[in-house]
Amino acid sequence: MISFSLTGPGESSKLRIGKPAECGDSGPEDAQTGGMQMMLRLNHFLSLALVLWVGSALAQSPHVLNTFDGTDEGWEQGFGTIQNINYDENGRLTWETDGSGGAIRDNFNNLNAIFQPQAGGVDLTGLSAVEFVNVMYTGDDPTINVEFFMQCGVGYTYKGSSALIGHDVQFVSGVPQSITVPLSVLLPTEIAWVTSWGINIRAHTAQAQWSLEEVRSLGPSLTERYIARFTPESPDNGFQSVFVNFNGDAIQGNGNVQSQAGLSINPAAGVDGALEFVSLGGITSGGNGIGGALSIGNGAGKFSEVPNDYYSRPTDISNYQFIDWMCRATGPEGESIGAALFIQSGGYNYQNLGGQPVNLPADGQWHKLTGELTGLNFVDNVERIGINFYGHPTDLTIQVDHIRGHNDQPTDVQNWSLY
Ligand SMILES: [Ca+2]
Ligand SMILES: [Ca+2]
Repeated sequence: MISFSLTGPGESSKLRIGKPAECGDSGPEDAQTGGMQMMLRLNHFLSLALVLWVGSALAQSPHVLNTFDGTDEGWEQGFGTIQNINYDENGRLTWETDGSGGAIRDNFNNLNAIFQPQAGGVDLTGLSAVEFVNVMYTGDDPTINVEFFMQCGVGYTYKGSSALIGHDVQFVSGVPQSITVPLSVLLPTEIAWVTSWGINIRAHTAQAQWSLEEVRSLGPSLTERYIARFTPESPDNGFQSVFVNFNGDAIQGNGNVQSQAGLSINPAAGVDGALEFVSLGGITSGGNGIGGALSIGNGAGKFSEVPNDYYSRPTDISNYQFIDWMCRATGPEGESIGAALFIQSGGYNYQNLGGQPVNLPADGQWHKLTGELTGLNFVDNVERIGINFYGHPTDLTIQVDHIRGHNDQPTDVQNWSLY
């Protein structure tokens, strides 16, 4: 399943969306060879336009991942020998190979990257491909073979393009090619955590000078995503990285420590299991009633095991207008609990979602608590999605079946009747 499309030079439009942020870490690497489909787009000066692959220009959230405009964005030698990594005045990453071959790649931390900088990897769920724009070399070798690759997940699993298609991509000296590597052959868990992407240059004979103009993800993107379902099979023992973020005094068994203490997964609750905790009534702080605040990161947080947050990464929710928390409260008749939905984004900036005030009656029924993302900042670089419950008089058992991003306009009927 290899497709080639030949187009003229300079046809690629720029998609630039980026926000400042911080967060991230680095770790070990791995170099297992896996497989991957690949399509090639060859930018030849004389070619016919034969477009078998069309990136969606109207998709909500494909991003430029690297521009190399004034920085090498921390790209580094992965293995083998890569020399003189730099950037040029035309906004291209530049490097050399001495003939022995080697791999150059993002350094796992999105250093100074235009999209989710310092993120320690990106979640490309819902997108279709990663494109390496205008890769080129000049040198005495008439051709040099290249493999494109990604590294994924906690093990930094190496997924090279050549194993699947049966051969490398052949470059001709002085001829740029833009290479599109589809994400569809990665596992969903790998797409959700692409830690690095790079170029593996096979051995050749003479010194060669290389350049790369840009790396980007291609759409279309999702219009709906279940950010968490809290099933027993969900990552992080079902918790999906949710933790008590603040005001933990109001959550039974938490002890006011940022942790998962006091939270449990109830396999019998909700559609497929639900998060559960007891919100203590009558808790105050500084004279004001408080409830607990929960937050979730992205990707098998293992919060209790890895409190430095290494295993989570930002989420791009810029393609959703709304976030739902599907909740149920059980308690005395007439009781209810209010809440504010929030995100922390672009470097943990705390922002409440807009929309109607959220109130959860303690009637034992499921209710969809919806907040609106419109107008918030850094929604393509979200570290935390959260809910901050308010104080209330008596203890309530609260369950959360799921957290969902979507674009459906909220209806008047918020009750979620599945039983
Ligand atoms: Ca560039
Ligand atoms: Ca659920």
